Amino acid sequence: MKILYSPTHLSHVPEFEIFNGHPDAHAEVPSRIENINKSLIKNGFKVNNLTKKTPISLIVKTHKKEYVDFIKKGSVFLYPSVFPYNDLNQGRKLSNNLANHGKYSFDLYTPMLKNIFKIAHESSSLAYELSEEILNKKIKVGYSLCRPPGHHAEKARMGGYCYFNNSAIAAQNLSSKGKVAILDVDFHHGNGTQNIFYDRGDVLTISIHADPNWKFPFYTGFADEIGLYEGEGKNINFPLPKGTTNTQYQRTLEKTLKKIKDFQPKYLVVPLGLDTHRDDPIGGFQLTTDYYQKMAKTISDLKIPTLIIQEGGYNTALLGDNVVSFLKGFI
Ligand code: OKP
Ligand code: ZN
Repeated sequence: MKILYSPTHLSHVPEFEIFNGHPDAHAEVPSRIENINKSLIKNGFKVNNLTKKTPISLIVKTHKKEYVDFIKKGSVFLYPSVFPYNDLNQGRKLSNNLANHGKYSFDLYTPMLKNIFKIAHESSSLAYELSEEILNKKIKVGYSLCRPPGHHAEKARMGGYCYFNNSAIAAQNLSSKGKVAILDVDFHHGNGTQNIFYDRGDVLTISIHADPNWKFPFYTGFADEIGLYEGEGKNINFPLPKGTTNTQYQRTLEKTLKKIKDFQPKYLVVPLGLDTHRDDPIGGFQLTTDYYQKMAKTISDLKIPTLIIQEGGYNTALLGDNVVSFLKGFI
């Protein structure tokens, strides 16, 4: 297994998120990745530094060019104040950056920052480099310590702490050489990944997550979102209720494995969130640290070259143990 880290994320310090109109402490903090990194080293895993950058051509294959340009430009405004309010101007190129800000974001949890392109680009590069190693058959399993996370970022919208969709960028790259399955085990629905591959028949997107009637991102993640055109039947959502236990989760996981086997992918991407843990401050499932090892063992039994991408998980003190438990299941 090859693990990749970059210190660039340390300069990404979102000041606050807005809930109910008020600023709250931001949950997506640098210590998340730092604690995971420390635990990995303490447990004898080798952590490598990043050496490659995601080609812009690959980013614009995954995201809409205008959106990438908006991220590149950055903004002096932290959050948008106005959102698109009718269909009249949807196709118009807007010159006011504040108009674009509303157009290219979907929540008030994801601040725009001056250097956000550099930060988001670097995070995606961790996933990209390992996807290249998998394509070149140098490795069978990789784990990218991505931060900021990516699975909420749509083709043309940031949100849910995400700017570029690291998992989708890696999957897009892998899909040049064969079918890809994405199994998203973060607590939240991977709406961005679903959005990006919704009409693709060669990329299977599966997400196990909190019922959107209960938790973020609220609008998507329902079981009847099955994909479109070529992609019909190639998007599968498994919404689960509050309090979901190890046993209940395992039962759902086994269903997803059957779907993946039927699809016969050449590669597997696993957006990994540890916010499914019973002590996560923003989750609500009951999974335990030990269970992550069993979860990983179940997935690794597929014996498909696999790229594990760090997504959420907000109990910073437990993140290291939880990731170590998961990765031990993959060895
Ligand atoms: C990103 B990832 C808590 C509100 C949380 C946003 C959740 C974003 C999760 N103050 N809402 O999927 O872990
Ligand atoms: Zn999450």
